[in-house]
Amino acid sequence: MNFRHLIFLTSFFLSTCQKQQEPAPEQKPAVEQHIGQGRLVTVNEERGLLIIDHSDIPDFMSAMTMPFEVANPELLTVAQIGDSIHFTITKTDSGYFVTEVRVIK
Ligand SMILES: [Cu+2]
Repeated sequence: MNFRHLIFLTSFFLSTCQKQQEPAPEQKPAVEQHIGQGRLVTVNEERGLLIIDHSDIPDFMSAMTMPFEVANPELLTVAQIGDSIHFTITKTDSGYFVTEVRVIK
């Protein structure tokens, strides 16, 4: 390998690294989200809460029964009490909200 080859290879690797680090222009800042699985225990329509008996959510919280605030009231009617569900928790400036509910068939 001569000097010219070395320069070529070095600039090649540098440009490869820079490409990987550069975020795509349309890429938005990362949003913190968690996917939970559990059983719908109760719905509190007045306060916009789903009370969910959820299993362990990796890197977020251990298994427990707790209320979750929903991002919009429509999410209160997706599942029936007793249904097994998948739900998405999204972190916002005003806290954590359930932003998606899916019934597991
Ligand atoms: Cu919890």
